[in-house]
Amino acid sequence: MVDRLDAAGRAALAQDLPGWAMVEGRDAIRRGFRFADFNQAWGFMSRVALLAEKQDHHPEWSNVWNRVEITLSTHDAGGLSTRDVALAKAIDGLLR
Ligand code: HBI
Repeated sequence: MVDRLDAAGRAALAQDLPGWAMVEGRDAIRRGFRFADFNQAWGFMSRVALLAEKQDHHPEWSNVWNRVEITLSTHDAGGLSTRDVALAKAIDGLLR
């Protein structure tokens, strides 16, 4: 069983993951991304997929043309865990 994110971890979210927001009614975080076109969006998704496999932690996501929306939560914890924070940070790292 994966532990839920503790109070300290939750307090750090705004600082550490400024682009992400809590999801209404869920213990999850969400960020939207917009790219120049589908090609760029798909390339981003391909890199996120490789991160997910490497971290054995997978996003809930959608893509409409040049936009990608990613929601992170940990099924095994029934909500946010450090695994979501780690993947979100790695995803943000792709944008730098
Ligand atoms: N991804 N978001 C998310 N949540 C999980 O609990 C999870 C996962 N990817 C793989 C995974 N769990 C496996 O480690 C377990 O199903 C064994």
